[in-house]
Amino acid sequence: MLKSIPLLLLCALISCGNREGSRETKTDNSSPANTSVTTTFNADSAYTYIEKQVSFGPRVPNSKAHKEYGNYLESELKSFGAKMYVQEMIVTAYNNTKLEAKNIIGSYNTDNPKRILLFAHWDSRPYADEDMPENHFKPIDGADDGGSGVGVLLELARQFQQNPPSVGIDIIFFDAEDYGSPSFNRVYGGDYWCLGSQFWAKNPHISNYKADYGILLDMVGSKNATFYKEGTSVRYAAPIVEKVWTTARSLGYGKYFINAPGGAITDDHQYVISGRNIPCIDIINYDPESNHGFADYWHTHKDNMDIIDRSTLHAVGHTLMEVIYNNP
Ligand code: AHN
Ligand code: ZN
Repeated sequence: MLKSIPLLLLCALISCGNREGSRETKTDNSSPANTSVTTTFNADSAYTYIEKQVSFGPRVPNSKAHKEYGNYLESELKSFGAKMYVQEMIVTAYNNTKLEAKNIIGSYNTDNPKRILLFAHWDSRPYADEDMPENHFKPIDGADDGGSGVGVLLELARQFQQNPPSVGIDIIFFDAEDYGSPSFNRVYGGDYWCLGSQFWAKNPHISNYKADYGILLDMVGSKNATFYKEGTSVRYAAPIVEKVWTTARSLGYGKYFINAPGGAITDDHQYVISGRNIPCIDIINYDPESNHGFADYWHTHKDNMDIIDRSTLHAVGHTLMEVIYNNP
């Protein structure tokens, strides 16, 4: 305790002149409950988890890389001390293909009724439908779209094992999020995205599962990402949006967390909100200038490790740790 005061003061002083990247400080377990816990998010670690995913190849349902990475991801989360639930299912894609899919779930502090749900998708897209035509049928790395959310959440899981937060946490890696009908052959009229979260919303891993709120991470790792206040998040979870964006700004990450509304996006949070009645937000890289709403690498072969930036991962991970440990 005595040791922690000078450390906190020192860090407060350092932070004045150094807004980004190194503001984080060591977590101190000995802090009393009414003192804020200072937090360290390791962006190198998150980056390495993304690299590892990409090294398996595109994680497209029914592929070998998908099966192998799914098993690996399960063992990773388990190694960080989570209580595991694995949900295997067959879901039907827009073109009637049956997909072997698996939601991978890990829980911390299972007895605590106050819970935060953190989620991302772990599959990657079978098409590069926003790329040039000759690339359309080559599945993408999905370093950002799929990879980044998982990378950040694995690093958080590692942290939860080292420094258990007071609140209960559930991490869900949803599968088959990104198998929606391609833009070159658009099929309308069905819910073809987010098949894993749709399944889970109807069949939660624990009957009557409830969390106070949820946070979805989708495309949270690219250089100069911009996270606007996504429409469905604002509609159903405005106080959580405000808490997260205010926290980010206070840590110096206002260049990523833009204080302005963005469009509403069909994404996993939508099904967790409607199916389980849990207010959720989506932190997603959004570009209001683009005609599809996303960055230029979206659903192209540019979505590879070259666009992943540790500073962005750090902004997201540090913000989440601050919320989870100090203002849940
Ligand atoms: C649609 O394109 C309808 N939703 C985007 C959800 C998504 C795809 N997130 C990542 N990839
Ligand atoms: Zn996608």
